[in-house]
Amino acid sequence: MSKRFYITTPIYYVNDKPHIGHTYTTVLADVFARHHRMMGEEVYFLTGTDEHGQKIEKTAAARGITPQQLADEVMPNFENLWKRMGLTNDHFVRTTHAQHKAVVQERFKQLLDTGDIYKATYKGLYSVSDEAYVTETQAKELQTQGLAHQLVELEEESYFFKLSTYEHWLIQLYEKYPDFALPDFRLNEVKQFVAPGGARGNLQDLSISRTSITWGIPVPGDDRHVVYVWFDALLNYLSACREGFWPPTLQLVGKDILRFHAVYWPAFLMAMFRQEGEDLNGELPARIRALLPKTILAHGWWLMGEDKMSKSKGNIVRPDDLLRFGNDAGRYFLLRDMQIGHDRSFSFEGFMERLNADLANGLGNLASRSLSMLQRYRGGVVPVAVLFDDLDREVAEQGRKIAPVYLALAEKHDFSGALDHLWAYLRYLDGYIVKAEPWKLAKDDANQAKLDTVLCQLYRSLRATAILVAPVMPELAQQLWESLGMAGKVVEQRFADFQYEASAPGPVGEPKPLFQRIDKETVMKEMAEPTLAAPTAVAETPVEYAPLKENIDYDTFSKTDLRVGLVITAEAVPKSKKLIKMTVDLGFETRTILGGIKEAYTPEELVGRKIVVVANLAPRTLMGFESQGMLLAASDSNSMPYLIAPPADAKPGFIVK
Ligand code: ME8
Repeated sequence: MSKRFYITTPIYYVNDKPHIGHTYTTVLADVFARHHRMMGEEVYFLTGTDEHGQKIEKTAAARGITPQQLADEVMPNFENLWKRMGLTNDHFVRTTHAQHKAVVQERFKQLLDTGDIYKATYKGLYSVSDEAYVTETQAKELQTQGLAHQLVELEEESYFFKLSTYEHWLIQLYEKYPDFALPDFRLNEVKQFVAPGGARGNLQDLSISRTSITWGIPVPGDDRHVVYVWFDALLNYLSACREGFWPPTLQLVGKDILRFHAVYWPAFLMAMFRQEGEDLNGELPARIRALLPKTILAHGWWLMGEDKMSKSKGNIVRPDDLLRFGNDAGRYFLLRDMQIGHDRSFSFEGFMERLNADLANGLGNLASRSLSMLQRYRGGVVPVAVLFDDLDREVAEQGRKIAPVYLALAEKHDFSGALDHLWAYLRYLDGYIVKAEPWKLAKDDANQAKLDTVLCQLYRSLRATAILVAPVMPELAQQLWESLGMAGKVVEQRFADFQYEASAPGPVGEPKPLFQRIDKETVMKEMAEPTLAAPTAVAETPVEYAPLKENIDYDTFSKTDLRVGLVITAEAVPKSKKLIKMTVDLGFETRTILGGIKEAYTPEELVGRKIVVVANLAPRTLMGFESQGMLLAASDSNSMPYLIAPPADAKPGFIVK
């Protein structure tokens, strides 16, 4: 039986739409899942939504809908986004699913029976934002941070989990198995929380029921209480686990929720899995360790400037901003730019610069140069290398090492480091081309074998790159794979079978650009003015309604091909009162289009705007220029034309219907 790999993301609250933070964690999980599939492992990848609790109840109440309606409305934003991005999660769990609720109730009952959960009265402070009771020390911390307003005095009956009795086992878990929570500096924070300065006796029992809200799973046998949202949420990993995959191999979390995952979660599991006779003050049994998650990996935050992105601050980068240059580009950027564990500031400019430097230039350039040389000098047939000089031997040596080094870094969860290493290698290959000067070798009959060597090594390196980056950029890797003349799906390759020096099966294809260079200025302008403003001069006259034209049937209408276009250049047509001549990008091609809008718009304001174009109108000549389409604008007989503006996210070439 092959090795099993069970990977999870946090389940996201349904009181907000997905943003770059959620996207990051889920994309990272997808990359791990794909990577481990290519390692030949059987993978189970779980994500989902956290639908109970006070936050959801409050948001729903504010909108005048039920929490279930809110959950049903928001959940698809997550599920559909992951589908649209081609993520390969095997399941999507919702905490409002009956199956999940049953497991939570069953486990709650089990712990009541074993005495790990007991009922008592809590009197003290409560943090509304964290939905948690607060110790005196924590209250002081909040006060010094100016967050005292989040605290309320509370006296209520509650069910408690005996967290304190698991302190000894937890500390052993951290000491003996330091890969339980990574990176190490985050594990240290966890240790500090459980036993500050090594002092024991800090952990207090945890309240795990609420009477203040009703939106949750009822406590079995006492439905005045609902189960605390974190007990409910954490159990998703158990309730939605696929048979045979327990325990989780890798659980990804943001640093904000590490404590829940590295303290409460293993303690709940210890309570569920422990057997009679196992001493809570003795050694942590190996049997128990084997039933706990192998690794909880905490990543840092994407920040805007110095701030965490949050809805209340209104500084959120939404997934579509990230996906506007394609799924793969967004994935590459997220993986490459964030070093796991650390925070990272997001800038849109930095994002575009990274893509231009690494995908359009770096890999894109190397691939197109290499493939064109293979075409030009060898008719696409990959020659075999015979190593000639020290440089060739060094390149071959680096080539043999690239996969093992990349895979070892990925094994340490360091995709940023792995990609950095691979791109340094691609730059090194650029240097090899410059030194070897294949264009000069080609001119001399005596140097043909040396040219073979250079071309073959470039080919092998690109093939290695296609395989290694396939989990990060599946589409781009497949395109590269095919242009190298390789058959089948690159994602079906197994890392273990990969040989740098394996022979080349078929002729290589024509070079196609892997990634279109982004015109930063145009995009920035587009972002700054996402929707089209009204014409500069508009007459304030009453609307004059033109009579309706006669009915047409749908078939007649559907003959019109309307497309989203992006204005790339615009200039006034000399001697014309009305006409502006534009170059318009339709995605699949660019067109020259003339529009009678000069009285309403200046050429400058048109550049970077998106418009709607009638794309299958027969061309016609106006003032000596051929117009290859017509733009759409709204007006009455008195007003200036208002250009019809597609939403900012619509891409050139999209059909308007
Ligand atoms: O905490 N940068 O859900 P949540 C990076 N339901 N990642 C970020 C981020 C940012 N700025 N903001 C959010 C919950 N995240 C609970 C989890 S699990 C049993 C229950 C990511 O919707 C990060 O993974 O607030 C973080 O852990 C998660 O979103 C929190 O999502």
